[in-house]
Amino acid sequence: MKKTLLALALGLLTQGGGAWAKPQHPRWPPKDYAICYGEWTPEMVQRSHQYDLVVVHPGDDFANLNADLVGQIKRGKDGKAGTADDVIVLGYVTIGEDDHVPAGPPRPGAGPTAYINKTWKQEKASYPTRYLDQVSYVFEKNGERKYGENGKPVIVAGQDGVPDENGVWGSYYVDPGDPQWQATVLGKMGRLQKEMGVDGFFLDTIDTASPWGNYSFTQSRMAGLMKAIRKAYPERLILANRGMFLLETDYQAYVDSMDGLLYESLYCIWDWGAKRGVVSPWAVGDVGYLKDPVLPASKKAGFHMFYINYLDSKQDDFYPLMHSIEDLVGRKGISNYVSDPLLQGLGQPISELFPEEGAAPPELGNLSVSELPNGRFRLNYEVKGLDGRQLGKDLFLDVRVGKEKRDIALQDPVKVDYSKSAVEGVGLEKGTAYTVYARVVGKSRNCRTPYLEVSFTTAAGPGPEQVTELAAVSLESSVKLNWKDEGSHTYRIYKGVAPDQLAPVGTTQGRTYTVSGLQNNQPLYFAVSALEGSNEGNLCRPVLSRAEDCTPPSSPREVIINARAGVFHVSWQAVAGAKTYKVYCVGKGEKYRIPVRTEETQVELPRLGAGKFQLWVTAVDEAGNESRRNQLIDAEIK
Ligand SMILES: [Ca+2]
Ligand SMILES: [Ca+2]
Repeated sequence: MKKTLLALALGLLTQGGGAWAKPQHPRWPPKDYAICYGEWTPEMVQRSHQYDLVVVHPGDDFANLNADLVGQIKRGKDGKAGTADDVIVLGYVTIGEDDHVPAGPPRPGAGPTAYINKTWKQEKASYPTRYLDQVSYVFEKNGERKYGENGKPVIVAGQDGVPDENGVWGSYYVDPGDPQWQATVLGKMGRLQKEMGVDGFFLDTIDTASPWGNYSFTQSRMAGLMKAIRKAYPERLILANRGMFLLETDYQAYVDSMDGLLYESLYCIWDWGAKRGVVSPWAVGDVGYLKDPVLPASKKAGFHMFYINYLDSKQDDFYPLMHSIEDLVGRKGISNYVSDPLLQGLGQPISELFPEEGAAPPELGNLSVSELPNGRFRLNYEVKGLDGRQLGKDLFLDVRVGKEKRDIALQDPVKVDYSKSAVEGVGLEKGTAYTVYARVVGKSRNCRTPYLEVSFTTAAGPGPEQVTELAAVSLESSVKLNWKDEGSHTYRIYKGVAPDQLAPVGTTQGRTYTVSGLQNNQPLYFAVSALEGSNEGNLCRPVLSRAEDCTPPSSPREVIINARAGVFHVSWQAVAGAKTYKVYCVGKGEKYRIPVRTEETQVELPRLGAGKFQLWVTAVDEAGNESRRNQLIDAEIK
């Protein structure tokens, strides 16, 4: 083993024809693993030795990493290289999005370079060819972008000559088949390996090519990039983040190009407003896809399964969700991790956070359900053997309700209020058979009662049917609801801090209603019932939403532009509530260029050739609201 390791370290492993020898490491396949995109402190380096595998992020221009740091993590607890406690270190690489913004005005001599749209047509947009363009801003007559009622620019399908942005992260979608982009990716990987000494790579943003996004036509090119990466690094461990759809379109290229597959957000996704993990609305589909084709492929092709679920270990349903995750993916033979999606710190290993053994579970019994009016129900239960432990603090109720046959972990979770002696839920349809499932779980794997279940059929009732597809849009100090209904009714709108505390806030004749006067960012539940004469139908399943800050800051004033030696120096006065600023510079006759971003109140734009330009500066607040274009300033480079 040691000899192989040495050979690996020196890169001496020669490749036979055909299939290569699988990369090896004493700690592969790993058990506990972590992903850290942030900077490393000595304390974190020490804690990293608890893991079998750690993903590190180079940061901007490799600011987060150096060879010494990677070496310290890799050598493990004993500080010696080539021993059994060595930690596998994988370097983060984004292959479907570009973090480096192609900002600023068109460069002299850059055109007519092109970007690529669906038909691989080149256009005179003078952006590098790697960028994808499938969505478009809408421009007003005066050239300003059109904004929606949520304060964000309106985006529609189509090409506008501007590379498409992933607004959540401020990066830009790329064509994985672009030769220049492939060279950039491989160049970065070369640096990670040669200068930092990583054992392998974590490939992110493969899902740019997913069938549910705008760029599924790049699927085979994504598989091609993965293949090129494997060809360049046959002896390095490669962990792919998602991209499971490639099992259907490019099976061989995909499975040959990875040693591990991370099924990100299989069960829990992050609710940015509530700052906690919630069960993914796509969990049923994702778990179905995991069962087939992902797990059979993993077994056949021999790639190791990793999971990451975005959760806060302090949220009150953390342990019920952890038990459910392990019901779905198991505990042995896989790697599991939980974090918030910013991944800046180093969390606790799952084996420590959620150990195998702990105190024995209590006893759950006397389960009974009573139906309450308008689609509500109450679950009564009894817990014995608490031994001084407290429900909601040491032990937790996992309650689910459903009308279809599926994994209990995939039935709707019912929010538990531990200050009450019974659990109340809402959203049942009339005249329908349901099963309520309940168990008590603790902070270790062994601490769980079996699920007990009660089945019942709701009353037929005289009221109208439930409304369907209730959806909420977050607006300034308000939430706009819309729903569907087969018939035509008056509707009653409900809101509350929990599903069992919904109270009516108004009625309407239409199928949309704006609940106003709300505090921004406070998570609230909303539901709707249909009314027919004096009969009220059942409340629909509540949705969780919140009002959001949609008000842009004011535009920067006193914008001063100086042109010196072909360079624009731009400065402006600070704006209250601004977190960043965007400086736009377009060639005369152009509508839009990707802006330069800065946290300062001045910036130097990239050098330009002679020509006439128009500039403007906007302010952006913490919620991402951008001020309008205030002042267009003509400027010239002579
Ligand atoms: Ca070691
Ligand atoms: Ca675009």
